[in-house]
Amino acid sequence: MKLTGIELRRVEIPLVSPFRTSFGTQHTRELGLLRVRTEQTDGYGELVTMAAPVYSAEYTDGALAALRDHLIPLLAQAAAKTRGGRTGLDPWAVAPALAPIKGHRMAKAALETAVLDAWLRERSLSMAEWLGATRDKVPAGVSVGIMDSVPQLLDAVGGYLDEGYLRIKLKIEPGWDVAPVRAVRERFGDDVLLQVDANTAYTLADAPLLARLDPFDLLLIEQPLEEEDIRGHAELAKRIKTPVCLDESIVSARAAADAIALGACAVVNIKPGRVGGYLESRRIHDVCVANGVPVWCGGMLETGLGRAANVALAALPGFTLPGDTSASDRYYRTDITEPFVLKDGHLEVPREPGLGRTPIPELLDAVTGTKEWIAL
Ligand code: NPG
Repeated sequence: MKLTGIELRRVEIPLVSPFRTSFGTQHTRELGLLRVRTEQTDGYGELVTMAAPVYSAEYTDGALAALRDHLIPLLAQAAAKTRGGRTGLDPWAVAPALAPIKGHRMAKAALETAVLDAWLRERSLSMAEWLGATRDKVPAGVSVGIMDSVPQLLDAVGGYLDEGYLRIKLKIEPGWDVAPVRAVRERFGDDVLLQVDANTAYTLADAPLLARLDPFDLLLIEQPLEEEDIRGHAELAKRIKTPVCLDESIVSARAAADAIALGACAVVNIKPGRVGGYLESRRIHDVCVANGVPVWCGGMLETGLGRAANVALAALPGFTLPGDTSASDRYYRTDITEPFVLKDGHLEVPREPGLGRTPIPELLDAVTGTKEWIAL
C-alpha cells in the first residue's frame, strides 16, 4: 500500500453534559483525527488523547506534535524502504517503524489505525472480520461521572437503565465511593451489573475503606491505585473481595502478562489508544484468554469512528463483560459519523469495509479547529 499524505486535525466537540472523574471535569472533547491518503483510498484513525495530560502523560497538542515531528517522518521512511522487492506499508509494519520513539502510544495507535483502515478498505474487509469477531452485537455499558449529589446520581443511573444500558460503571474518588454505591444498590437492586472506576485516586492505605465495598457484589473495581503500583494492586487484591481490574497500568501485552502473573488483576480493561492500537489490543486479549482472565473494552469518549473499531474489538470471544461501548448520544448530540444507537441494550457490530464508520465531511469540518496536510 502506498501512502501519499497524511492529514492531522484537532477537533473539539461539545459533550451533552459535563463528565466528571477523579482526574477532572470535561465539558468538551478535544481530540485528534488522522486521515492517511493512499493511491486508492483514505483511512482514518482517532487520536484519543485529552486536552491535558491528566489521564496519561499524553495530551492532544503534544501528541499532534509527536506525530508531525517524529512519528510521521519515521513512517514515511519505512514506507519508502524496499522489502522483498516491494515498497509500501501494511498495518504490521507500523509499530516496528515507530518503535524508536518511546511511549506516545495514543499517537502511535492513531497512525496505525488510519493505516489499518485504509488497508482494510483496499481489501473490502471489515475490521470485525479481520479481527475475528464472533458476535453481531455487543452489550453496552455506561460510565457515570461523579455528581454533586446522590439524588442527582440516582436520576442519571435511572435514566440510563431506562434507555436499556446493561451495566453501570460509577466513577469514584475519596469522599464519593461507598455512599453512592450503596444508594444505587438500594434504589435499583442487586441484579444491576455494577462496577466502579477510581482512575488511580486511592492508595494502599485505603484498603479498609475499599473493603467496605465488598458487600455490594460489584463486578470489579477499576484502577484503584497509581498506574505504576503493580505490587500495591496485588496486595490490595488480597485485602478486598471485589475483583481488581486494571486500566491505566496495562500499556502492553507484556504489562498485562506481568500484572496477571503477579496477581495484580483478575480482570483487564482494554483501550486500544492506551496500548498503542488494535494489533496490541488483540495480543492483550489473547494473553488474557490464555490466562483465563476476562476482558472488556474501555472507552475514551470516542467519536463514532473510534467507537466503530472498539465495537468490532469487543465482539472477540474473550470480551465476556459489557464494555464502555455506549451509544453516540451518551456523549454527543451530533457525532461526526453515522451515530451508534442502542438496541435492546446492545450496539450492532459494523460490517462495512474498514473500521465501519466514516467521518461525514460537513460534520467533521464543523468541529475542526486546526488542520494540516503532510505530503509524503
Ligand atoms: O464510555 O467512552 C466512554 C467513557 C468511559 O469512563 C470512561 N472513560 O477512565 O475509563 C476512563 C474514562 C476516560 C475517558 C479516560 C476519557 C480517558 C479519557
